[in-house]
Amino acid sequence: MIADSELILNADGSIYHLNLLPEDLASTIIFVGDPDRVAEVSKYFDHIEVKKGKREFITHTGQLGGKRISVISTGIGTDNIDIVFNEIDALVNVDFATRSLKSQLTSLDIIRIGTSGSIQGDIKMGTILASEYAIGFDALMQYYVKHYSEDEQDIQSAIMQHFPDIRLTPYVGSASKRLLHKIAQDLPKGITMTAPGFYAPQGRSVRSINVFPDLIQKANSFRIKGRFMTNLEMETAGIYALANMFGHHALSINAILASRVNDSFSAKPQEIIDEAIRYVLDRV
Ligand code: R1P
Repeated sequence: MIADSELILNADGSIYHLNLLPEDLASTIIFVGDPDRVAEVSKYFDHIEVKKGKREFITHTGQLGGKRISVISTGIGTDNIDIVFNEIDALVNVDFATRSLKSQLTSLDIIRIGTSGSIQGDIKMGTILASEYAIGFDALMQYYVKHYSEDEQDIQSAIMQHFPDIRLTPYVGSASKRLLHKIAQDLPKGITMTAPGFYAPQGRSVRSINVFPDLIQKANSFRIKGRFMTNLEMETAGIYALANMFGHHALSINAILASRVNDSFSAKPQEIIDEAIRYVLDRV
């Protein structure tokens, strides 16, 4: 039995932060960072049946072409991914009445539609890019036990050699091969760098003095078995690592709004995000 303080339920039986009941959640879930982006996705649904939320965690569940889909905003960062992932997993895999794990576990399909910056000169703004792997430079996975595949171990060792001064152990997560094939077959793919912040942790210096002023150049030059780091954002590694650990399937689709190599930012970010949304909804 899972204690009241481990799995916190609200008075109406909904889960603590997401404010959802088990029946509110579909088994195909789209994650977006920005709460306002939830409606930008659900406006394409044929019918919306659930609109709930608390704090930055807004959920719309509805039907699209006969398929039930939930879209949830996670807010920014892998600290929020920790909350969203544990709560969606509990919604499908814990029996709230007995507070125990169900004997039949459910695997969810989770697709992130997020914004991102390119760290390669030939990946232009406006590109829609799929993360094949993601590397977390944040601390989330220092708290979980995750089994690493051989590929992931190789990437992790290569990263630690490439960034000898980094003061934590970067972790690695992988996209679901099935979702890559189903949704991202025609998209450019790469390794995504997941940062624990937006400014110095992504090599930006507005007024700060950065410990790693050459972070983008370093990331740009990383190579492993013909793969390279393509883009930078703040959630994908956490999503992949927790999906791999819990047995869910995840894919991160990045709308490239900025080029960190060419020092530019898109004049029409909303159009790029909308294209990524329509791209995913057409294939989900
Ligand atoms: C930073 O502005 C935010 O934008 C990116 C980053 O991962 C971070 O969450 O993604 P979203 O647009 O999905 O939030």
